Amino acid sequence: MKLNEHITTIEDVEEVNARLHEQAVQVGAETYQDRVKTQATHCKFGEGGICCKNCSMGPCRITPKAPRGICGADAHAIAARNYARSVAAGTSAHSDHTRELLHVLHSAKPEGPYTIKDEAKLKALAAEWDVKTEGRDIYDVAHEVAMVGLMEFGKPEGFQLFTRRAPKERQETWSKEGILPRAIDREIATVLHMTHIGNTAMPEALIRQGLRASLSNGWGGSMIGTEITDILFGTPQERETTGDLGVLDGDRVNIVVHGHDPAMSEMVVAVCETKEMNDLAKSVGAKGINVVGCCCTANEVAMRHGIPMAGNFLQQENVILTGVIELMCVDVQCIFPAGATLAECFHTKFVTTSPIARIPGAIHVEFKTESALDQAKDLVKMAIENFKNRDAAKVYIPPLKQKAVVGYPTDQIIRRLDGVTNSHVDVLGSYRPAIDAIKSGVLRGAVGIVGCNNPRVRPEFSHVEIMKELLKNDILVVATGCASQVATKYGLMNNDSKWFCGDGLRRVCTLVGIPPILHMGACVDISRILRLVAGISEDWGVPMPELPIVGCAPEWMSEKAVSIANYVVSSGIDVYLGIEPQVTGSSEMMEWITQGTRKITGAGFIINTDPKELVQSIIEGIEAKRTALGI
Ligand code: BF8
Repeated sequence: MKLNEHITTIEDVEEVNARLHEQAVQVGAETYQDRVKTQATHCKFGEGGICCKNCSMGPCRITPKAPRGICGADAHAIAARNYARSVAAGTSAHSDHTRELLHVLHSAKPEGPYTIKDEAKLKALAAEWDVKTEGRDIYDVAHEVAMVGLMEFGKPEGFQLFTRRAPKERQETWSKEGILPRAIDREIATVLHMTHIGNTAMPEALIRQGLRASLSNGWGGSMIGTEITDILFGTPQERETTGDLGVLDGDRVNIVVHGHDPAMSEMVVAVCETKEMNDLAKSVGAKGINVVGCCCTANEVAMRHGIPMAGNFLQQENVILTGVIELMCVDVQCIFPAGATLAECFHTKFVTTSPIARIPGAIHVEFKTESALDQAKDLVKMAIENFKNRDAAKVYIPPLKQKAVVGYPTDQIIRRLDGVTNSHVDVLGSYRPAIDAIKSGVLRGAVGIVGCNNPRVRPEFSHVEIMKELLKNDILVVATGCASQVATKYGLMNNDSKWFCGDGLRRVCTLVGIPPILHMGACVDISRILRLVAGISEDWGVPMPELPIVGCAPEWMSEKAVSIANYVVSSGIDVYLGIEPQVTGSSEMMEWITQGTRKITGAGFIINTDPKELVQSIIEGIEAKRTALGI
């Protein structure tokens, strides 16, 4: 294999994984591949969601001979409770990330370290939230906006402000069904209260509260997070970058920013780009500093700065195994605790920066808003000083690297799609061109492919199979999270990848100069996808559940993904899953998540662990919606 000799295949990636695993064996380390083997026999009760450990009378496990726990809860109650708790945990993770960012916004000041980068977006949000802007210092406005945002977590009355951004039909549905989300913390607490021993045993009630809690994430915590991140660090713009392990540089000091919260990574990136630090790196014999991203942080820094994306969730250990990482600094979520132990087998410094993610063996440097820039400088200096400790005998940088075009927030996509049709040049900036392309059949529809990679299946295989098949069938794909990085790794997220497309989609991509898979950001930015679909729904006058637009999470694994899938379904968008949710031990719950929610929100899950069958069902689902619309 040579760099960029061809489009990366799954076999290339697996060959590299095997080579890096050999490296792990040689240094006496273990990786997730080893642990997958020791965990090969999954607990059937856990898998089916029918183990209850919500009180100390148990744990109670449901079998044909023991159909009820000690309190009398049956399989359906237990599976529903466990499932609702996953939604609550996922909602808390996304939303708490946002809470931190709101505190950062509240601390923002002209002299930094955190400043306002997108004043226009701040003013627009202020207007939306009834915060006065006229004649006021922009930082006063920012602080008041931050307080309004923080109140969304605990306000005693009212509903999530951003639900007003949804089409009227959605708002009425949520209101009628009693799932319009209140304060974020309240929805999470309500799930925990309902699932405490002695409370709700009725799956329907738990499903409904799960939908409600998830909405406080999608149209609350996550959407606020996206807005505040754009205000603080700039709204992403289309830009080129690269991805996969080949972005690491044997001649430079390699620093990995990993996690989700841009408050840390933005500071590290800013410091890495200074002449002072690059000169310092040169003084120790390096050619400079190479800062790269991992997991959703990679998406954040790629779309704002063009920083290369070294890897997604299952690549985080591989990044360290290359032996060229001087520093991996992490903040929150999706961080293997194994990383700290693995780093000890190399010269790599593994640094945690948040009290939310403390890991044994890691160096802990708790980031504070006031001192963040100085702390970032200290970390970068630590990496530079560590360069001399690199062991050449342990270095292996895989020859895999692909180009990517990233950074398509909703408005950027619309601006670009304006170029597709000539019939609406008078309404540039509206959703009409996208709608026309779908109506005319040039595009058959669109799919948001999101989520993780997962060793329960052949990692990334289903992502790639599904993406390629959709493109071939003229279905536009938007991607976030680790799915974006899969698209990048396999060369599907650049302008050359239009050759994978059917005629219609290729025409659109060629005309407007976009890749057929559009990078919309981190998982928290699925809120951008919601706004895109909501905008299309309103301009077209077609309710969200009737649009030929669906979501897909081929290899999801996290509780955040459970919350996301629920708010997407709540938004009336079908979600196709390649991994079964852990409720299979309850026939009632399986019925609720695939069919029951349709009566509440107009959408549900379609589950199939075979990627070829899953993608065919996506295409059929989109075509069925087109037929129902008469297009
Ligand atoms: O929030 S896709 S593995 S990194 S959970 Fe995590 Fe899954 Fe990746 Fe980002 Ni999202």
